Amino acid sequence: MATYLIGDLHGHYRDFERLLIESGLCNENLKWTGGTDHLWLMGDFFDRGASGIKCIDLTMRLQQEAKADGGMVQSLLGNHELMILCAYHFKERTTESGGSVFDQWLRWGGIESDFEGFTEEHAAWIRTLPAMALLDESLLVHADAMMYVNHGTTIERVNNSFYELMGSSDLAAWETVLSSFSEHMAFSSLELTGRKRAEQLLSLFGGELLVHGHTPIPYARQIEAEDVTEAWLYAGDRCLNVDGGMYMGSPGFVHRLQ
Ligand SMILES: [Mn+2]
Repeated sequence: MATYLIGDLHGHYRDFERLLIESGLCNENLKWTGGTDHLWLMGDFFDRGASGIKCIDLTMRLQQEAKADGGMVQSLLGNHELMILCAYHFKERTTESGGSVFDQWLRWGGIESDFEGFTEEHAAWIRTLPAMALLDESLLVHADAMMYVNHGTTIERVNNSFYELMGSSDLAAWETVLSSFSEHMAFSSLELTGRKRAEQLLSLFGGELLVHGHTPIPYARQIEAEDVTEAWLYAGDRCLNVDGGMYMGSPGFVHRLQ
């Protein structure tokens, strides 16, 4: 059994299809052929590219097929899942800055056709996604951010805090969390400080390697997206960024974790 990771899709469905087929996790008909292997998505199915719904629909179907084969498909909760869920729950409500929640979501990059295709089934599925997971020595989180510690001191508490939020009708609480979830590059802004922060999270939640998406590698490294074809290990080898930046033009990649 091997574990594979795919970074932030942001509506880039064609790339998702190609990566699944190239890696052998799916056949040409997009049926699960990964057997007992595990596949983790890093979150952020939506926005920027046009086909977020197709990305999430395929993931949900493959989750069932993998399960039937003794494998697993799972996803972390990304900030863009929280955003569309916020728009879905509070569409016409007014935000702190004025204007509707829906208009705010459009300004965040929301794609109207994604919203039109978004159903209660999608919402229910997103509400089950963990914010973090520990796979052997790898701590998986969506964002390269310290904000997870605001939600608790164990993985279970952090995940429960997000589950609670996603069931809450307190719009102000959603806005606070969404704002903190926009934090980026906590582990790379200054190499030494970044490494210390990563080690703080690892010592708190467990694991030797912190694996994340959220900040596209071409952005973090200031390199051409077309050249990004593999994960980036940094912060004294304590962090692994697996977001190739498909929406910036990277072909993306499937990272084999173990
Ligand atoms: Mn993100």
